[in-house]
Amino acid sequence: MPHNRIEVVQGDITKLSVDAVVTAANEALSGGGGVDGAIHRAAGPALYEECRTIGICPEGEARLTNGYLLPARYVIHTVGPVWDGGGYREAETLSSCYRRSLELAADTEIQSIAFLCVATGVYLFPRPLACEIAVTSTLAWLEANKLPQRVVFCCFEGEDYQLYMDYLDMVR
Ligand code: AR6
Repeated sequence: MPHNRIEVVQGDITKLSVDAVVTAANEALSGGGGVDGAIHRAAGPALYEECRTIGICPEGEARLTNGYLLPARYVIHTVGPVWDGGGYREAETLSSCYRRSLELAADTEIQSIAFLCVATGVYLFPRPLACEIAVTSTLAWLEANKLPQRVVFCCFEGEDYQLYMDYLDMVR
């Protein structure tokens, strides 16, 4: 059952011991504020050096690097949409972030992956809709694919934790 492969936790994604953590990056993969800044600080400068060799990651896409000093072996960098009212395919782009990250994880034979709530900070994507897209996109992937075996939704805010728990209960 795909639902059984999903777990929701509240906390700091930089502390999680999973094969890969997903970060909410910008197109230049240049670090910055928010959770991306926290991941870069925890991973150390080698992460930024590797990002420089990748170049641009377009919106809705994902790129893989090593995790360096993080407990996670890999970082998957995905670039969410900036919310601009919903008429600019923001939902499709966010769904693509989850799908492409999961695809990259499966191609790398990653067993466990942790997502944060992509685009819901500086990029202002509404949290309830972001949660719905994250869960439905992930469930659709898990229905059709064996890997990753385990998906963690790591919510920093209590509000997100509750949204994920409630939405998963509803679709179970
Ligand atoms: N662990 C898990 N989630 C966290 C953590 C943490 N340690 N810290 C914050 N969050 P944001 P975005 C949550 O703004 O909206 C960066 O500068 C937070 O509660 O980091 O996709 C990039 O370089 C929020 O729900 O990402 C981009 O320029 C979520 O992480 C831009 O921000 C995402 O917030 C991306 O903006």
